[in-house]
Amino acid sequence: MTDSSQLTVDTVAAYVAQRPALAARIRTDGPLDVVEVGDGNLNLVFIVHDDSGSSLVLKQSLPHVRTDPSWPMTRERSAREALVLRTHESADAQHVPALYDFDDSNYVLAIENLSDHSVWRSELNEGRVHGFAAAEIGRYVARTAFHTSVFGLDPLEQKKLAAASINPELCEITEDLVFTEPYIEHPHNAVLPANEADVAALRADRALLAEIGIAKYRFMTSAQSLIHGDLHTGSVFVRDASDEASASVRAFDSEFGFFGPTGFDLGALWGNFLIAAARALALGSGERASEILELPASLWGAFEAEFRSLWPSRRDDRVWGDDVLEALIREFRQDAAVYAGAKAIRRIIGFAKASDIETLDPVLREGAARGVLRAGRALILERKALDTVEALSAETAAILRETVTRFEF
Ligand code: SR1
Ligand code: MG
Repeated sequence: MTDSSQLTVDTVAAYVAQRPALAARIRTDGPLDVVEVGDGNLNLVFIVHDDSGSSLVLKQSLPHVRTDPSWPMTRERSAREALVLRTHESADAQHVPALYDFDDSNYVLAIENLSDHSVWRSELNEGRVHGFAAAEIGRYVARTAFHTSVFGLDPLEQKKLAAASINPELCEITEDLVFTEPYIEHPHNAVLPANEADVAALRADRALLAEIGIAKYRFMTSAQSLIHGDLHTGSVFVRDASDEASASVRAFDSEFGFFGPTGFDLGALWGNFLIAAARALALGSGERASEILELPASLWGAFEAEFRSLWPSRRDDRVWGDDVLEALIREFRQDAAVYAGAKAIRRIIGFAKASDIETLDPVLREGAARGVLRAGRALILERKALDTVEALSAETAAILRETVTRFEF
C-alpha cells in the first residue's frame, strides 16, 4: 500500500497482512470477509472477519467530509483519535473499544469489532431506550475527566498530554457548527419553512446569544480534561442483555477529542436525549419520552457519584479541598446544561442534523424542532435558577409537550 492511500474492500486483506500488530488478532493465511459500513460524516469503516471467527474493525480517515468531498478535512484527526482512545482505555477500559493498532502513515486505526452492539441513536429511534446506558456513560465521563485532569495526573505529564492532543481543525468545526453558524445566516443551515420564525426568535434573543458566546469562549479556552469531544448518542454503542455481565456500553469515534471543558461531553449526550424525547412525543409515545427525559439525571447522577468517589485520590490536597470539589461539581453541571442546549439547537438548525428529527414527517417535525429549540434555550438560560438536572428536565419536558404538532384530519 502506498503511503496515505485509501483502503478498499479489495485492498484490506493485503493491508492487514503487512501490519505486525495485527498478526495475533486475525489470520491472513485464508480468505478474509470485508465489508465497508461507514455511515458517519467523515471516515471509511471496514469490518474484517477471518474464517476462524476472529474479527476487527479498520477505520481510515478521508481527506474530506464524506458527504461533501469539496470540504477538506485533516487526516491527522486519526492520530488524535488514537491518542484519546489509548488514554481513555487507561482510564476506563470498560467503556471504550480496544485499540489494536494505529498506522500513522495511512491514518488507519484497527479497533475491536463491536458489531454485537448497536448505535444508541438508532436504538432510541426504534423505541428501545436502554436506560442503563446513561449511568454507564456518566461513569465513563467521570473516570476519563478525573484521570486526564490535573487532579489525576502529575502536572508535567498532564501538560505533555494536553500538548500532544491539541486538535485545532476539529475544534474549529465545533466552534463553527455548534457555536456560530446556527446563530447567523449560513449556507449550512436549513429548517422547515414552518420553523423559520422559531429560528428568527432564537437569533433575536440577546441573552441567549451572550450565553452562547461565553460557552464558545469556554469551549475554546477551558482545558479541564481530555474529553471525547463529540459524545452524542450516535457515538455510543450499547448491548443490552438479560444478565448484567454481558450488558455493555462503549463510547467510540473520539476524533474530536482535545483538552476541553468536562461538561461538554455530558452536555452532548443531554442535548441528544432532548432530541430523542422530542421524537418520541412527536410519534405519540409520551411514556417513552418520560423515560428518555430521565436519562439526563441518570447520566449526571452517575458522573457526580463517580467523580466524588475519585476525589480522595487527587494528587494534591493542599489547596484542593472539598470546597473546591463542590465548586467544580456546580461548574460541571452548569456547563453540561449550557452545552446540552447548544448541541440540541445545532442539530435542528445547522449542518449534520439528527436522524431522530429528520426522519419524522414534516408535519410532526415542525413541532419537534420547535420544542428542541425552545427546550435548548431553556437549558441555557434557566440553568442557574433551576439548579438541579431533574428540575431542568421537568422544564424541558413541559416545553416539548406544549409544542407537539399533529396531522389534521
Ligand atoms: C463536518 S463534521 C460534522 C459533524 O459530524 C460530527 O459527528 C460532529 O458532530 C461534527 O460537528
Ligand atoms: Mg462521529
